[in-house]
This record gives sequence, C-alpha cells and structure tokens, in this order.
Amino acid sequence: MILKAGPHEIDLAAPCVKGFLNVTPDSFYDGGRVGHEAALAHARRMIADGARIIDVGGESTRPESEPVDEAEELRRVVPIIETLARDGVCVSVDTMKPAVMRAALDAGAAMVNDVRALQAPGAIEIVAASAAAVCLMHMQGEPATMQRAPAYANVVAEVRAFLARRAQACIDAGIAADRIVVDPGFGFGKTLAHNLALLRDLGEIAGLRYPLLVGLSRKGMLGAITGRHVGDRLAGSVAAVLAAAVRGARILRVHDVAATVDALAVWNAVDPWPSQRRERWIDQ
Ligand code: 7PJ
Repeated sequence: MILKAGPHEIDLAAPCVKGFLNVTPDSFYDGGRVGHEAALAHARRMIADGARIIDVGGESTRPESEPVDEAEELRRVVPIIETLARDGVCVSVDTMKPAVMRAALDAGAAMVNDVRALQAPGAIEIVAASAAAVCLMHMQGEPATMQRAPAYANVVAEVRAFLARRAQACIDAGIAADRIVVDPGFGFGKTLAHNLALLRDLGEIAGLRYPLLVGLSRKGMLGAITGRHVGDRLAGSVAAVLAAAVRGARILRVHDVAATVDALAVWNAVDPWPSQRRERWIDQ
C-alpha cells in the first residue's frame, strides 16, 4: 500500500509514524511551542527519531478549545511549512480552514489533515487541485461542545459509513484513491465506551481499504483508563498504538516519536507486515 502525498510516495507496507507539531499556545499537552526556531528544532528531532510525516497545526481542536483567527493561524504555520518542505520533509497541515489549506499547499505541504473531513465549502476543491494527500477524520459535533453528550446507535457502523461517504466525495471531486487516508477520530465527540468500541473493532474501518490513521497519543481516554495525567500517559499511548497497529492502522499520529518507532519496530520484527493474522483483521 503506497500513499501519494505531493512529491512523496509513502510505503505503508509497515506502519509509519506521523509526528505532530503544535504551534498553538493552548494544546492539551505540548502547547507553547510557538517560537519558530523551537518548533523547527522539535520537528527535526521527530524526523531524526523516525517520523515519516510532520503534522503542523496552528489551531487546537481539543474539547472546549477556542477558534483561532485565520491570519493568526497562517502566521503560525506557513513559515514552518515552508522551511520543512524546502528541507524535503513530508509536511501535513492540520487545519479546518480552506484558506489555510490553500496557503499551506502553496508553501509546500504534501498532505492536509482535516478533522472536518473536507466538509467546509471549497475545501475539497482545494485539495483536488493539488497533488496532496488528505486525512479525512470523523468528528461528531464541534470541538467546543463535542464532548458534552456524544451519542450513537452504532458507533463503529456510523463512523465507517461517514468515512466511506467522505472518501467517495473526494474521489468524485477528482482526488485519487491513493491520496486518501481515513481516521475514526478518537475523542472527537466520543465517550470512553465509544472510543474503546472503535479501537476494538478498528478492523472494520481498516476494511474500507484506505490507509488508516489513528491519533490516540496521550488522549483523555488513556487518562480515563490509567488514572494518569497527560504528562504521564506515554506507556498507555504506546500500548494503544500497538492495539491499533495490530488491527490494521498504518499511520500513527503521536507526540512521542522515538518510543512509538521502537515499539512498532519490535512488534513488526515479531509479526512482520503483512502477516496472515493482520490480513484477517483487515478482512473482518
Ligand atoms: C487528531 C487530529 C486525530 C487526526 C487531533 C490531539 C488532539 N487529527 N487532531 N486524528 N487529534 N487526523 O492532537 O491529540 O486523532 S487534536
């Protein structure tokens, strides 16, 4: 399975790591890395640690977060994207705003990470007009209120159907299937029970046959399980990544690149991809 992202061809024969770089003052774990040099240094550290993609985000989407003004978001992300892309890094822009997508693509981003799955007016056309990849994520509700009362009749079936519909909309708009990634959106309008059902049955989402990305890193669901504060969730995050990888996740979006790369390397040595066992998960 190859993902085409601008000039990059990402071989997903084994799962890979997307490191994320928050250039926001209010992210739930590593906010505050707003200085240009500090952000670049952190991105380079993640590359050295084995990240294949760097996700640059200038607006926090955590529960209860406040929207960021477009000009401010552009000011935060564009210079970093330009520098990293010039260095040959596969850069993803994490944004919900079509204007930021366009500016980021012009600055050299090779992927768009959109928690709204390109539903904003104009978003799908902007990605279609580029050669970039896109990550379509499922979210119920809006970041400001999504954790107040999440409700589903069947969370796995609903998330799967939504992602299938959005992927088809992308294909209809001219985005080739090998540029599309899907993501169930852990924590985005989901209770702990919803998150666990999605993780347990992740093979259902992998069965859509688009590369599957998951973001579980240090999230609240891990705090709910372990009782630990966000700074102490590394072990829980690594365990969650492995549970996702064994069920077919191909791109793991994490804060802790080095630990995740090591865990995936050990697991992959024991049970090399693609094994019969993993293909069975995907086919379920
Ligand atoms: C996700 C994301 C995720 C994708 C965030 C955090 C909270 N994008 N953006 N998937 N989570 N695609 O960074 O942990 O799970 S914001």
